[in-house]
Amino acid sequence: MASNIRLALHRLAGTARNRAARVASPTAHQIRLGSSFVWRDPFLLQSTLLTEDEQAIHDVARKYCQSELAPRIVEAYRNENFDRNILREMGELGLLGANIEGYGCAGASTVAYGLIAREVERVDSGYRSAMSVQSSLVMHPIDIFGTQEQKDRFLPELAQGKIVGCFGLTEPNHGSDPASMETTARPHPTKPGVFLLNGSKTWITNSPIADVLLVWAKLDGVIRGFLVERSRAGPGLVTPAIKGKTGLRASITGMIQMDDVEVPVENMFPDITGLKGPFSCLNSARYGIAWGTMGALEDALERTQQYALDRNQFKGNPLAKYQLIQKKLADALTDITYGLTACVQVGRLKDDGKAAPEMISMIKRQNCDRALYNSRKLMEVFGGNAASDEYHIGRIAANLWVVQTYEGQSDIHSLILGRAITGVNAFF
Ligand code: TGC
Ligand code: FAD
Repeated sequence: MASNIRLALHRLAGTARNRAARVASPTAHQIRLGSSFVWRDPFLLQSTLLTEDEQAIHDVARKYCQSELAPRIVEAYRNENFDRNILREMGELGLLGANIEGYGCAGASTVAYGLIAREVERVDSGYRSAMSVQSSLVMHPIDIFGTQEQKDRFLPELAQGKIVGCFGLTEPNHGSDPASMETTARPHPTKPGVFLLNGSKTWITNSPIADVLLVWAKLDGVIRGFLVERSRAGPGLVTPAIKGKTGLRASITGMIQMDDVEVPVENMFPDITGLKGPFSCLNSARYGIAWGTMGALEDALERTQQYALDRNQFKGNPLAKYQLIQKKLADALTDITYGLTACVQVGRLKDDGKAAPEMISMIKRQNCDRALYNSRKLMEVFGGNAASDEYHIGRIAANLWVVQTYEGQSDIHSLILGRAITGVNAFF
């Protein structure tokens, strides 16, 4: 297995090589027009926009994903089976909560977190889903909203993948509109310091295997976050899996059904109230999706390029010779390159405290839409073989449809951007 990212960072620390590559001046060779075009990295993002720390983390993530995750994916997707050990393996490498400081986390940059998402989703969107829920939607909120006791209790084990988390916002009747959620919390009538949770969440990644469930519920009409521990919740907590999914089959998804589930007051986030609680977590997760979708599309492009070179039609010509095929490849590569460059820029702004949620809506929407569009066009290059899971392309496109839907369906992000442009709220 690839080496740990904490070790990789340690090796680089203190060496002259550990300077940000982006602050180094580009060489004349790099900026001279006419220098050779590297189609797998057209804007030389790897060598000119990433720091050496980020390159090292990227390398660890890529090696692990290609050597350990890629060989599992066809069977996992076919059988709708998520191997829970994957989170332990990611934990061992420091890939979980990688941009959190302390608690055994790597304290890496936002861009490094994105690079991990890109490499995981290069193998499968469902694996990235499991990773980003744990990192962005459970560890991140505990880190920014939790009490010191909650951080000490949950973060180290979540970072190691010893326990699994999930994020319960969506309900059967309220998806795009979580403000209308019906799940409630109320004080226990006889046990002081205990709340009772009632309601139902659906389409929740990791819920059937989660040890700690971050549930958003209304207490006296105000949205609050509760860390529900399965081991202490009692029989009122049920988390059935949703089977027969048409995409994201390698991740596990389920419901959270709560009937007087007991949660002690020390498991409630103390200060954060209202929708900005869950939405702050979504900023981080949506950012990771913007990177991840580009990883998925990169994999689709690699496979299509190879297929187009190998497959001959009409007088023994490879498909790659035909202009319509080449256009599909060029469109995908252009969208990948623009998408990744935007991700780096928004990540840098995020670390500088200058990112606005609308920036993240923009890259989530654009990268999801372009990844979905291009993967469907690339699918055409495979002809009938696209219908076989051995060629992967059908799985990639089916996954990307789901990714375009969750964490704010693309049209919802259009309306967030439209609101920013016009000042007029389309929702209410
Ligand atoms: P709105 O009035 O816009 O906002 C209410 C309050 O929230 C604040 N806020 C944000 N804060 C931080 N970051 C953001 N991105 C924020 N967006 C809004 C806002 O400032 C306000 O604060 P305050 O203090 O004034 O109260 O609320 P709205 O009800 O009008 O929102 C409308 C809309 C459509 C934008 C919102 O509901 C929305 O984004 N809907 C999409 C729902 C969604 O994304 N669900 C995701 C569920 S989790 C998931 O899918 C995980 S999949 C994981 C995986 O497997 O990878
Ligand atoms: P709806 O809100 O019913 O929307 C249906 C359609 O109507 C969409 O196209 C939408 O864009 C459109 N629409 C809605 N309102 C408007 C409007 N005002 N104007 C224009 N168009 C509109 N949720 C979690 O909380 N945690 C998770 O871990 C999680 N994981 C998921 C995993 C999977 C595999 C899936 C499929 C979903 C997951 N979700 C999760 C839920 C996901 O976030 C929701 O499905 C998503 O937010 C959309 O909500 P909905 O399905 O209720 O669609």
